[in-house]
Amino acid sequence: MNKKWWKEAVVYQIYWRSFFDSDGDGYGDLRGVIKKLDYVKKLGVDVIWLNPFYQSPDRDNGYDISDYYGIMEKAGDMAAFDELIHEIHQRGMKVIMDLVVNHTSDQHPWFMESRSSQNNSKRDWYIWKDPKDGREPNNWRSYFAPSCWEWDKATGQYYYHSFAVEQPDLNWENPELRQEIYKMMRFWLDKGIDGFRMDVINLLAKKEDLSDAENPYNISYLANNPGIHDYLKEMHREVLQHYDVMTVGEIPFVSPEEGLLYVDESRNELNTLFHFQVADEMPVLDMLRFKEIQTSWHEGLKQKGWNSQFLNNHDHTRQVTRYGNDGQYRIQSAKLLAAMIHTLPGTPYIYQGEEIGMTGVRFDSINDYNDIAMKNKYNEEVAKGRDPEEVFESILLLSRDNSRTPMQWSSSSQAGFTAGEPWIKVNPNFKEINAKAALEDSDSVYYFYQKLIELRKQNEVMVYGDYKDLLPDDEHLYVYTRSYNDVTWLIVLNHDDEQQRFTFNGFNNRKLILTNYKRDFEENEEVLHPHEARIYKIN
Ligand code: TEU
Repeated sequence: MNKKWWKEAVVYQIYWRSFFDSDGDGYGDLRGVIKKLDYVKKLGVDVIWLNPFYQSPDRDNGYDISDYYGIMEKAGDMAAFDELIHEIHQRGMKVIMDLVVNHTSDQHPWFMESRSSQNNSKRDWYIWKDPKDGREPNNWRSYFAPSCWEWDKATGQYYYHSFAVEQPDLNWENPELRQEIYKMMRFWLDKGIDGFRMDVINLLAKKEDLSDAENPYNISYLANNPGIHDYLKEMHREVLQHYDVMTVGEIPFVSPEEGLLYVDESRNELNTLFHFQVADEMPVLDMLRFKEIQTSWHEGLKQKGWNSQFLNNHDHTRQVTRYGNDGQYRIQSAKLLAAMIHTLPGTPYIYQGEEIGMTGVRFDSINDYNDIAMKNKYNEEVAKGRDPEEVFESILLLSRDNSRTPMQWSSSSQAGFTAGEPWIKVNPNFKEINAKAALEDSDSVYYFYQKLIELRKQNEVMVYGDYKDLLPDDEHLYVYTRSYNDVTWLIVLNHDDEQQRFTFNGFNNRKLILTNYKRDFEENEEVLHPHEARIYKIN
C-alpha cells in the first residue's frame, strides 16, 4: 500500500455558517474560522474541509452556486479567503474546498442564458428535454422534489435537476462546459488549496434511457451512469495530476465493487470516497450490518484504494444522537464512536462540534427549521392530505438541521456563536455542552479526540494496518484487530447500554493504550461498562 499524506491525515469539517460569526450578522464566516483556527489546530487535525462559500442565492446553503469565482457575502470576501488559507498553512494544516459541479444555481448566468432560448449557445450546458405525451419525460424523482424535471414555459421544454428546482444539472456531455469547470478548478488550486471534496461527483453522467423507473423512490438511477469514469479520468488528466492534492468524492449508491472503480489507485480518478451504505441503510445503528459493511469495504478496497470514515456531517444527524446514546451515556458514547471511527480503516473525518459531543436538536415547529430537503418533504407530504404533526414527527430524526445548529463555544448568550441573531436557533443544551467547558476538563470528549489523533501520528498501524472483525455475530460488542508489520492492536467496543463481557482468549500479553473509563485496578477486565471503548496493544 502506497503511503500518502492524505491517508495519514485526520480531516476536520467546518460548516462555516454555523461555526463562528465574526461580524454579528448571525452567520458564521471565513474570518470567524480564522479566529478559531487555534482551537482546531490544538485538536491535532491535519486538514480542514470547508463547505461551499461561493456566491450563491443560498437556497441550499451554498450548494446552489451562481458564481464559481466569487465569495458569498455572508461568508466574507476574497481577501478573507486568502487570509484564511494563509493562516491555515501557517499552522501546518491543509485545506480542501467543496467542489459542486453536478449542478449550479438557476441564477447562474450560464443557466439564465441557457433558458433564454432553445438556440442559445449555452442551451446545451444544461439538460433540456421535450415533454412526453404532454408531461414530464419520465417518472424520476429528485433528491429534494417529486420530479427531477421542471417545466420551462418560455422555451417549451423541461430541464433536469437531481436536487431542488433551483439547482439545474449541468450537461457534462458538453466538452466546452467541462473545460470551463477544469479552468475553475485550476483557479482555486493555483490559489494554494490542497484538494477538493467533490459534491455528488458520481451523478455527473446521466442515464440515456429515459424509460420510467419501476420504483421511482429508489433514486439510484441518478448516479453511476455510463460515462462517469471517462469524465473523472479526464478531470484527473487535465487538472488533478498536476497538483499534490487530495480528492474525496461524495459517492452515494455504491457497493465496494463499484466504489473501487472510483478510487483504485491504478485508474487515476479520485483518491478516496464517502460511501453512504451506513447512512442510507440505517436511521439508527444496526451493529451486525455495520460490521458487514466495514468488512466488505475493507476487503473490497484492500491494497488498491482508500476509504473514509465518518458517521455524520452537515447532511446527517449528529452521531451521538443517531448512532450512540445522547442521554445518560452521552460522553462515553461520543468517545466510543470516536475510538471506532479513528481505528477503522480509512481517513477519519470529524464534523465540527462532534469533538465536544454535540447532539441533534428538536425544535417545536417546522418554522424553526431551514433545511430545504426537510421543508420540501414536509410540504409534499402535507399536500397529500397527511396530518402535519405526524409528518413533522416523522422527519425530525433525519432533518439535516440536526447538524447545522451553531457551534457551541460557551455558556454565554447564543452559545458564544454570534453577537447577533443566529440564522438558525442554537441547541438549548449549550449551557452544558460547549467548547469552553470541554477545554477546561481534562477528561472531556475533546481531549479524547486529541489523544486519538496523536496516536494516529505515532502509530502507523492505525493508518495502514490490516483489519479483522473477531466477533461478526455479536450485536453489542465490536471487537477487531488492526495489524501492521509486527504490531497488532485490539479494539474492544461495547456499544450497549448494559455491561458486556469479553474474554481475552488468545490475547494474554496485552497493554492498554486508551480507554474512555477511568478503571479501577481491582476491576474485572473482562467486564465492559456501558459504552466502554478500549484500545490494546498486543505483544
Ligand atoms: O449531498 C448529497 C446528498 O443528498 C447527501 O446528503 C446524501 O446523504 C447522500 O447522497 C446519500 O444518499 C450533497 C451536499 O452534501 C448537500 O448538502 C447538498 O444539499 C447536495 O449535495 C446538493 O448539492
